[in-house]
Amino acid sequence: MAFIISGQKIIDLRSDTVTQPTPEMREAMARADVGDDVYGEDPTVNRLEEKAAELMGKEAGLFVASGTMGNLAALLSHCDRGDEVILGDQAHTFIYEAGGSAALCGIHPRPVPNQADGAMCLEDIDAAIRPENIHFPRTRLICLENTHNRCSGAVLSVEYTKAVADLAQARNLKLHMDGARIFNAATALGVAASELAAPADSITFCLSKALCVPVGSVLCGSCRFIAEARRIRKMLGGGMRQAGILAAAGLVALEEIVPRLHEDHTRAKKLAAGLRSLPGLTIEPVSTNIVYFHLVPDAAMTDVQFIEELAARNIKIMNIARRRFRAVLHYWIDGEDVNTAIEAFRQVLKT
Ligand code: TLP
Repeated sequence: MAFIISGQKIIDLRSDTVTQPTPEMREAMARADVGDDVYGEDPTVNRLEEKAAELMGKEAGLFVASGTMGNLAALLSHCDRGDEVILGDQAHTFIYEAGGSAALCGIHPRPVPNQADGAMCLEDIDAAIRPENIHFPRTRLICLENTHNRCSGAVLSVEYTKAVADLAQARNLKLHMDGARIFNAATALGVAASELAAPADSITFCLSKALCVPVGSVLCGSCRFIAEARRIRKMLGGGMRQAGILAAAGLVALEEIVPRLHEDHTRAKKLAAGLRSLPGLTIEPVSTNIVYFHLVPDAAMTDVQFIEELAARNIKIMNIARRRFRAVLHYWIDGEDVNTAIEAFRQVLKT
C-alpha cells in the first residue's frame, strides 16, 4: 500500500500530511459541482461547511487552506491586537506556525507547560490569566490541542476540556481548540467529535492529515464567529474560488476515512510494540496514530545517521528533537508495511 516513487516503494512515516487522495476522492474531485466560493456560490464547499459544522456540533463552518490558516483566523476573530492567548508550550500554534499570531495579528502568546498527556494544569492556566492592570496585556483566549501532536499524539478527555471551558467562562475568556486530529481523538475515546468540541467556542480540524485530502481544514463555531472569520480569511488571502474541487475530497473523507481511523491506531500500537522489542530505543505511550521514540543517549550513531540508514531502506521518519523521532501511521501504511518498517529498524540498530 505504501507509495511508489520513481519505482521505489517508500514507507513514509514522517507525517499523516503525506497522505495522497484515495481513488474515490479523485473521482469526486473530477465530478464536483463548483462555483465562486468568495460569493458563497460553491455548492460543494457549502455542503462541506454544513457537514463539518454538524459533526462538530457548531452553527457554522469555514473551509480554509490549512490548519495554520484556521488557527490564525480563529485567533484573529477572538482577539484584538495586544491581547494575550494562553496556550501550551508544546502547542503547534506556539511552535510550528511561524509566529503568525504575533507577526500578523499582534497577539501576545503566553505559553504554559504542557504535561506529558497534552494537558495544561488548570492551576497553571488560572495563574497565567492576567488581572486588570495597565501594565499587562489583556488575556482573551485559551487554546487547547486535541490530539496533542508533540505530546505523543495524546488525547484530551471530554471532562478535561469541560473543566478548561468552565475556567474560561468564569474568567470571561474564549476557548479555541486546535483539533487538527480531533477525529483521531474521538476514535480513541469512542465519543463523537462533537462531544469533544462542545465546550470550545471554536474548533479547527484538518482534512489534509490522516483523512487523506490534498488540501484543507475547516474552522467551526457560531454563525457570528464564522462571519468574522470569513472576512479575516479574505484578508489573509484565503478566499478561494472554485474550491469545491478540494471540498469534494473532504466530503468523501468524512464519510469514508473517519470510520477507518481506528485501523491507524491499531497499526501505531503494532509499530510501537515492534520497536519496543529492539535494543537501543525507548518508546513513548501511544494513544492514537502517532508514535514517538528515542534513541538511547549512548547510541553508536547520530540522529542524522539513523534517519539516513532508514531512508536507505526506503523508510522515512521525522527527527523532532535530539534523540527524539516520530512515526505517524496513516491510510497508506498497511500491516505489511509496519512489519517491513520494524525489520528495517532491526537491521539499522544492529549496524
Ligand atoms: N502538523 C504537521 C507539522 O506542521 C508538524 C505535522 O506533520 O504533524 N495543528 C496541529 C496539531 C498540527 O499537527 C498541524 C500540522 C497543524 C495544526 C497545521 O496544519 P497545516 O500543516 O495544514 O497548516
